[in-house]
Amino acid sequence: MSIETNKIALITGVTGQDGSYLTELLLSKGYIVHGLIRRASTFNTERIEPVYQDPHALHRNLFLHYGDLSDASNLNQLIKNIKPDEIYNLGAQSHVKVSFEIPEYTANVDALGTLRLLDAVRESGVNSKIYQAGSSEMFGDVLEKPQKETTPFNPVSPYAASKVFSHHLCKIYRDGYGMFICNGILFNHESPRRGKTFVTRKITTGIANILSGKQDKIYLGNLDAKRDWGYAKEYVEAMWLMLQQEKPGDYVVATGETHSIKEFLEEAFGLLKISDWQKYVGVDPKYYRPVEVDYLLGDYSKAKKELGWEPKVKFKDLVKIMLDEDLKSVGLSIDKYLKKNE
Ligand code: NAP
Ligand code: F7E
Repeated sequence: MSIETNKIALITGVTGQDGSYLTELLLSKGYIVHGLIRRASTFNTERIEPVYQDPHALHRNLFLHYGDLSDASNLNQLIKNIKPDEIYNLGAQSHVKVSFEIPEYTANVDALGTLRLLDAVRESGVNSKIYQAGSSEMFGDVLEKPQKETTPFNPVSPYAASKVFSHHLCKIYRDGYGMFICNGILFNHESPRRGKTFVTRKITTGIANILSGKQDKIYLGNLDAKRDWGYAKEYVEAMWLMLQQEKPGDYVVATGETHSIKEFLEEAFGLLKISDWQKYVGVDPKYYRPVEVDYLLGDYSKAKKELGWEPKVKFKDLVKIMLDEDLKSVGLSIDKYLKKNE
């Protein structure tokens, strides 16, 4: 990709799945990237390892700062010092099931964290464009199929309610203070960098562990829920495109396909020609949620029309990419496994 700019970006959630892909995208476009990282007792920079720069290196374009979305004074200082042209607010407690267990923390980070960030920008007077990481979970118990930008939200988890708060707050700051803020409404997006407790990665790492003798079964919850799963690497391009428009807006980013967890299992095991996959899957009710989102399917036609964005990787390719990558970590690949079992 060509070097196009010398803009400065700040990414919260830089160590996450999306943060790592976005960092790579922005660096490839010539941005100077600043990332907010949380202090942890273990290394949490694994996903940005490929682009990590030694603090003593002479020419750096990636800078990491300790911080937290629960710490307003830290956010105020960072905005004043960095003066970012673009801010991508990706930091979040992003696990829906966990949000039922730690609802107050989730709301503090995913709802009030956005408020702290927006206020830090407003009070600093820095003219940053802002991307807010909204979610298809906001549609919850869906009121329309497929879901688009005008579909009413009907959240059914503390996570989703927090994201709805952030979505509306972004609109309020956009309309009230004339700030350039875009709300992404991104449907599930996955990759080999997806956290291992989300269902897709739990399945692909589980299969790799089963084939290498480290695990007997994958224990899951509700297998009937349907999700519109896309490829995270492509979804961060949509985030960037939103902030390059003349006017800020809200956009659904999705693939327009929906599949159940069962279908994901069938596809993944099917790639290895294992048809009796039920043998390797157990259902444990501990993974059920107090309230479930049964059906998500996104209509991305606005993003296609206004941003020129379209997904290239859809369900089948995504499953293959993820499975192959997890098999690599145990010295296998889909082809190697099939050859071995011919
Ligand atoms: P992820 O892999 O869970 O990454 C979340 C990031 O947020 C990590 O860098 C994490 O830091 C950071 N974080 C957590 N708590 C924080 C806090 N208190 N202060 C600052 N940073 C904090 O999530 P993702 O899949 O990349 O998703 C990125 C964003 O998009 C999230 O806001 C998520 O809710 C939203 N979203 C995701 C999807 C999806 O399907 N992936 C769809 C729609 C919306 P550590 O690395 O230290 O934990
Ligand atoms: O669950 C079912 C579960 O945790 C998907 C986050 O990135 O996308 C993600 O949220 C489905 C649900 O993703 C297990 O009940 C069955 O129906 O992979 P998930 P999510 O809840 O859709 C949205 C768009 C976000 O914004 C979020 O940040 O799979 N399921 N068995 C399971 N889910 C998990 N995690 N683990 C299971 O064992």
